[in-house]
Amino acid sequence: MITIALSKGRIFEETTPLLAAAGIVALENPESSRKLILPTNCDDVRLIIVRATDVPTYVQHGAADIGIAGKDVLDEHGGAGLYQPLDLNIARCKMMVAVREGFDYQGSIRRGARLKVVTKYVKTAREHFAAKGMHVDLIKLYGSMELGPLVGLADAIVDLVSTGGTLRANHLQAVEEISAISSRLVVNQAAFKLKRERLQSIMDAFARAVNAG
Ligand code: PRT
Ligand code: MG
Repeated sequence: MITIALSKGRIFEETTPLLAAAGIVALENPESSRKLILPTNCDDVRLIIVRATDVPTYVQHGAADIGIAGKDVLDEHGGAGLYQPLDLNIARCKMMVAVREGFDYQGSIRRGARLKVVTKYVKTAREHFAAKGMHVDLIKLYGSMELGPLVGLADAIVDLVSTGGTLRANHLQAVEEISAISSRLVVNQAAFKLKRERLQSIMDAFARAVNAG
């Protein structure tokens, strides 16, 4: 049996064509089903539906053989116990620093001000500001980071941006790009040895579909 860990929402949607290229079709839709284990048309493949941030954990511990996770999530996790053989080029966005419209970010840096930053991506943010030689106070949030600068919790946020619509709606502006983000295939290292043939056929089909798209 091959177990594939996925999150619902954009990753499931953008992975569906890749799975189809490998001949794998979920028999239920995770958006409407309450099941967390979804059978597929292949007797030897099942999908498990987990939180996006939990995908690396399931694969690391071998509860799933492979999974699909954003580079944002993998950077925070650290990648221990995982192969990351393939960039699937899906769920693309950018990790950015953003501030309130009119806030002088560059000026604050020049003055050596100590900025307060809210983020869900504490490791990424810490490494980014350390590399710039900036001293910041990081405050961990679990969502709605955009609110932080509006209510005086922070001067800046570190978050993902795709269309920019969320920033605009909250009168924030991006001031710095930290990295380009896309989703990666992750593989449990032990499973890759024990189930090599079947996993390789799925990986090859994914790679062909990514290169064709
Ligand atoms: O939503 P939930 O709390 O369950 O978990 P999640 O947010 O971790 O999962 P999900 O499904 O929203 O995101 C899964 C993966 O998609 C992330 O790990 C990223 O790699 C990738 N991705 C791509 C994004 C976005 N684009 C994105 N725009 N993840 C989140 N966003 C959010 C962003 O955090 C911000 O709140 O969308 C908002 C900004 O979008 P725009 O279009 O307004 O700029
Ligand atoms: Mg989300």
